[in-house]
Amino acid sequence: MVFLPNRIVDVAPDADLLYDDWLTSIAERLDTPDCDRRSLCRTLLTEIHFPHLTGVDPTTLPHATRVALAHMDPENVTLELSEFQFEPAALVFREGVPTRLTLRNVGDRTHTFVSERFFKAIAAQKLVSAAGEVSNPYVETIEVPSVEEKQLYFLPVAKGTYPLECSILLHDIFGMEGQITIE
Ligand SMILES: [Cu+2]
Repeated sequence: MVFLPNRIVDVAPDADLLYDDWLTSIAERLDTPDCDRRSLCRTLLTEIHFPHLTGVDPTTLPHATRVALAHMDPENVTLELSEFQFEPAALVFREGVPTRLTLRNVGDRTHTFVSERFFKAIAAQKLVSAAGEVSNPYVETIEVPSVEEKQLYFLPVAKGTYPLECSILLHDIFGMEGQITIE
């Protein structure tokens, strides 16, 4: 079979101008002091994937459509662990919004992410680490070695406020405590 490489096609001039206008408008919105980046991102993704639903109140839509729109809501949170703190120490997630939480250990020692009540309040979908991926994990303690990173994909299910700690001896007393809220 003859190999035919893809030809590179230039962006049409009209499209090029539209891209510029679009990116400029996004930059302007990001620059406004009270910009809610989460909301802006949701709006932009909705405009791309469901333009006819932009600005529509989701509660007026069928359930299945609301689920599709919920996927436009990015929840992508990074928590850094180090000696001896969680940064940020207070996390807020939203019930029913699929979330990816990255746990990044920027310290010199192993740390853990432990919140028994939070783990009961979520549906854990997968836990990803350098070693691989575990689906539907039973999560009790997430241990993150120095300079490593793990990602927990989950669905927040039960609203509430839950204490967070590093369970390694004395680390909580030294400051590795936090709080997780599902609202
Ligand atoms: Cu620790």
